[in-house]
Amino acid sequence: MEISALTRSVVKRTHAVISPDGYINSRVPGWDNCTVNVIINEQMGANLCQTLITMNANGQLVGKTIASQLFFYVIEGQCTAAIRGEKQVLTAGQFVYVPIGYNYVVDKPTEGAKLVSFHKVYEKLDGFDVPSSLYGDAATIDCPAYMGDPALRLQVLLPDDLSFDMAVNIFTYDPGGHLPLVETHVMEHGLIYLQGQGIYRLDQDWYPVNKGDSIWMAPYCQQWFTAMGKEPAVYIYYKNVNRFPT
Ligand code: UGY
Ligand code: MN
Repeated sequence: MEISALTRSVVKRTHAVISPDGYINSRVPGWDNCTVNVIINEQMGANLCQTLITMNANGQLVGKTIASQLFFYVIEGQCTAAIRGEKQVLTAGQFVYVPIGYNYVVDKPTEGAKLVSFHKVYEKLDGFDVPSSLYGDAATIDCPAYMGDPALRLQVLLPDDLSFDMAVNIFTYDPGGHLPLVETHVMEHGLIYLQGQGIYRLDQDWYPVNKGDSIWMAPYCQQWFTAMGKEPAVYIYYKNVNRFPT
């Protein structure tokens, strides 16, 4: 029998592993007929927000960005996005970036469509315009080897441009592939696994993780990952960039 007093989720000062077994839904004004799980948020000490949204067929996400920019990526199913009236159908693997000060509507989902969102308070850089909205498709984005290792591939979804202060990337590891070093860096991460499994090292702790799990890594949380199993491990992750030190 399953023991309900156990969970794989862990929340610490420098990192969190959130597995779906601990989800409790949140009601977000303007996000209707959908299930919203706020997975990473400032309440845990993070400087970003990450949510997982599961939409009913009549679901819709309506709002206007104020201080925080928003990034939606379709994990499963399909929906339509309208950003300042510019409309596009989004299927799995497609995404939209919503800058600050924009109205957005995400609607007409297929039943059970799943989206991940990343939110970050935008920090404007003198001499650079606020970015415009942007639609994209991971299937059309280059997948080069990471640090010369063909077992690791990194896709960069947002432009490499100083006007952006956040990056969203997709990291693919073949089974046995691993980060070449234990990373120790000022940038923060939020991620969710899209596929596969492996072991994540976060500071001095080691966690088995798989599809559906999310991780938060605070600045300077030490990190390393190796993929296991029969299929590549894939995660989509957020990183704050281009704005430090203060
Ligand atoms: O971009 C990164 O810092 C990335 N290599 N980190 C990670 O996947 N944990
Ligand atoms: Mn990193």
